[in-house]
Amino acid sequence: MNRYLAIGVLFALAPGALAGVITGGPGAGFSIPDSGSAFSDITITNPAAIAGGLSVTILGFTHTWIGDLIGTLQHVESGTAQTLFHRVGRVSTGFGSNADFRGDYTFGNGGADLWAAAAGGGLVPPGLYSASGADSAAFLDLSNFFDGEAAAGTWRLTLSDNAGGDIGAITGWTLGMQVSDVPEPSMAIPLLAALVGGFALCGRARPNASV
Ligand SMILES: [Ca+2]
Ligand SMILES: [Ca+2]
Repeated sequence: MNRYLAIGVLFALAPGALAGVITGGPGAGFSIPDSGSAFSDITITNPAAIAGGLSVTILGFTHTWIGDLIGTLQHVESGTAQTLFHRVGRVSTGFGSNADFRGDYTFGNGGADLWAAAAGGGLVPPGLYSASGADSAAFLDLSNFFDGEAAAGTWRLTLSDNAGGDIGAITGWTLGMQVSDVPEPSMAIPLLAALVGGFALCGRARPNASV
């Protein structure tokens, strides 16, 4: 294998080796005002496209009446938005579930049914939940959430409170994304240097070979 062929093989292999999950954040925490809303942003610079979905983890999430809340993730530049949860337990009218958030909650692929977890009131156990929409206990599948869209840009988590009497807060939030195969120059260059250096060593060793 000559050096140019080796370089070609490197770039053929590098994308697969660099595929996987990228993470962003933590975004800033904030208080959720009674009958108001608040948001914070995470900026992603990785040029990959989302392929396989994403997840949102809300850290230190507290609220004493989750039926008040609507959570939304938006890619600001494209305007694409996805509901994470929408007034759990409320169908058309009413105040929804009086259950509480207290801990870290992730919304993403393969999560549990948040509506079922909140049905009995009390604490919703921290953990992984699927996204859910308005007026329905049928939870949404996030497995293709934002697929094909650019990971790069401004990602905004908005939490709105839609009834008086209970408030909450978050201490921060993070994003996890499954992305397509895109080599990053910062990793490809050291790999290239190591490979070229290895061939240079092989070239020096050849005169001493026994064949
Ligand atoms: Ca409560
Ligand atoms: Ca409230």
